[in-house]
Amino acid sequence: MAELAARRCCLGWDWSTQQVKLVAVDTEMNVFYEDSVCFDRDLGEFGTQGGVHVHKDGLTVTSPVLMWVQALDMLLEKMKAAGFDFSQVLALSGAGQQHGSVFWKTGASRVLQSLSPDLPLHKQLQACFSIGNCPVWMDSSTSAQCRQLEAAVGGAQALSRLTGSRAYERFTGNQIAKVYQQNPEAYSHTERISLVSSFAASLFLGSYAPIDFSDGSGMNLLQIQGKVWSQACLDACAPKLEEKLGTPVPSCSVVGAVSAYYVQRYGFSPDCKVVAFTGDNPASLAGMRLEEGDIAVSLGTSDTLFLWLRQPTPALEGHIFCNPVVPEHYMALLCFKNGSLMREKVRDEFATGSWSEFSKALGSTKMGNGGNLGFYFDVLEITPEVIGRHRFNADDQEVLAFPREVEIRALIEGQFMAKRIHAEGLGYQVLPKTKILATGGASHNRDILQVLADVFGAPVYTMDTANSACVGSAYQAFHGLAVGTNVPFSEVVKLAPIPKLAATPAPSAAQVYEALLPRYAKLEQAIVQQAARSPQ
Ligand code: 5FX
Repeated sequence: MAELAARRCCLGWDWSTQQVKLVAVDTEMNVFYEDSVCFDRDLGEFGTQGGVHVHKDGLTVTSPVLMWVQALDMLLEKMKAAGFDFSQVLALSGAGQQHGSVFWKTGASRVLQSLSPDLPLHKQLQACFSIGNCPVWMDSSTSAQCRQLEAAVGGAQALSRLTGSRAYERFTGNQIAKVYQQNPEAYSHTERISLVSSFAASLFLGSYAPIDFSDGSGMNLLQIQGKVWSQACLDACAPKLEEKLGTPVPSCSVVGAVSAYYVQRYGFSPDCKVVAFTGDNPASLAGMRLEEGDIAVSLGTSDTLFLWLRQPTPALEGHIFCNPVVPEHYMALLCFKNGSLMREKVRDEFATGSWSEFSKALGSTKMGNGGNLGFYFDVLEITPEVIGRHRFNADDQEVLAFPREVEIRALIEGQFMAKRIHAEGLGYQVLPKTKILATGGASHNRDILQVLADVFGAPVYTMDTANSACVGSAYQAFHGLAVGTNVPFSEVVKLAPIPKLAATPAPSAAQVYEALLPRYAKLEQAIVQQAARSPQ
């Protein structure tokens, strides 16, 4: 492990749903060490499945907080055994699954500040939590609290304008409201409420770490413009909430140095800085090194879009978060459920289950598909909330079927037009410098990426993003060290691997899709209105 010993580095952590992961990134931006602890496999005594417990009601989903603590002990011991030289760590930062919350019991801060280096953390923090099983992002048990919050601030749209999202069950304000309503005693014995991200940062700091603006935007509590808690939202959720949350900070703030515990037990330098931890999605945006106007499109079972934007227009769909890299900017998140699920179905039905036939069909049809447009939502879509398949000819007349090649192009063009339309609905604009980063299964198909480039009128790149939240956290640690030096994030990470160009838009693409996009938007609206009139 002599090689490990020589490298000055930053650490990036990720408390995700199923595991805690870590990467070490050296000053040349090389990842030279990775490790992880998987909750189900390595901490089986907690009895989680996929890192969580789904309760009997099927709606409540929690994870044991001590499992998260013990995972850190385990990972640090693994690194020590591997000969990792902690003294070379300049700074660390991290990510956490978004929205999850940790309730620290009165007196816990004293315990955090006086940790003995002779014992693992989980032995010392056992009595530090007023709620042992933390609500996580998969929880959907707070519909009543969501309605109360929206009513308190003047409706869903008003809440979205204020906090970047309408009320969502998994968002932390609603989770806190539920704890207060159903377990007032535990709430009153809580001195601090952390997100998973700021909880993990607190473990390293040995004191309560502030919530960062980006992850704080996933709570339905933070005013995303002013970057302060909304008094109306706090009051609607629970009493004395502001003092339990602390003051939020920009995501690249240095929040302190590692506590003496890590210096004495593992040999960290006392100068090793802790940079605010953030949510896994904001950390991924940093890990993919998106810039203003860029988009990341994850083409998985469902499709997810990350957008970098300057002036958001929060809506009833999607989420606007404060940007983790440039605090005055924003990022948006949009999820489309009918992603690869639908692409695979259409491949099976119209291309004999073969991707190469599917690609051939895309190649043999023209951009714009002769004016034919299709909507394919076999499962209830999130964006927009409709189900079913609909096909329209060039005269906007609904038809029952398309020839097979037309069907395949209609699916792919439709999926990407929907993404552009809904992104623009949140204030996103394609800029001349826009790059699209495609990830996930379908990003291996060049013909699909060509349609993506054509519809957005922007080049499409690919890169390995498997560890983007971890790597992004390590980048943010370097970024935190550079804050105040006027060196921008892009400069800090300039040595990081460069994405590969996969497709550039055809010269006539802009003309074709400028005509088609408004038609697609109008037809989609008609479908949504029709569904509202006759719910299935
Ligand atoms: C985002 O809003 C989510 O709920 C998820 O992506 C979690 O962050 C997963 F950890």
